[in-house]
Amino acid sequence: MPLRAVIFDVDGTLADTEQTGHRVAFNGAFAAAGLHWHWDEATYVDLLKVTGGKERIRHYARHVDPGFLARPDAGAVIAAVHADKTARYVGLIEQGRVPLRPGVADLLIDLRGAGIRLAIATTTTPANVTALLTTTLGPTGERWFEVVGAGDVVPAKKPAPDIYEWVLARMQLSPRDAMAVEDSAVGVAAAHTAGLATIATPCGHTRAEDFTQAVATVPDLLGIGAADLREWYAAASPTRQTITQA
Ligand code: XBP
Ligand code: MG
Repeated sequence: MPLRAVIFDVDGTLADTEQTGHRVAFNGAFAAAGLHWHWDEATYVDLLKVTGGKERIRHYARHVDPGFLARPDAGAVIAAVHADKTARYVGLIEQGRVPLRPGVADLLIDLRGAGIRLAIATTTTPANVTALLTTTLGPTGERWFEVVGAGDVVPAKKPAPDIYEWVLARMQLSPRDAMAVEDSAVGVAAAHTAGLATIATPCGHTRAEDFTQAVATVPDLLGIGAADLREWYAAASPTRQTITQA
């Protein structure tokens, strides 16, 4: 069966966005809202286990500032702070502060040339994806991807498989037709549970994670092309058939 599509995660996979993009934007929004919260790099690595910005803020408040969550307006404040965080993040990305990771642009170009369909499956907010793709790939960058599954389109975020299932349904593909590319164990778990063979390309803060569910793990995507993905896909086929039949 030929490889028909590749579904990419965004944060950590296409670009190392978390520490210099998302974290900076969260801290800026906290300060602007008069919240005395500040996420340093180590704290933020720990918080990344909670996917989704609003969910991450709520988790943090529950542990360090439970009184905040008792406020009747806590939900509204989290929504407003997160909207401000998104605006700040988009601004940082549009300034070109976060480049694509090595090899990403060439791999996307090679896959397009090989007629392999592209999609996105991410936890992050859709505006963040648009900003990253148009800033790094050019004004048509987002259109390289046939389907962009992002943010709250599914209620259960990674490691739940829902965002991958949502994307596959829109592409009218079975998981056996496609592969995923992810940077974190949480992301690999989401794709694997959806039945996808997954390539792991760990980023700065995920290098020590367990990637045994991935069919291949590479330090970055430099020099990786459609031929490599087809090879890994072919090698993974029997495994995936076992998974989907189980
Ligand atoms: C990355 C995330 C996101 C971002 C924040 O997910 O966990 O939550 O850190 O994004 P992925 P929002 O690797 O799947 O892209 O603040 O927009 O939720
Ligand atoms: Mg990621």
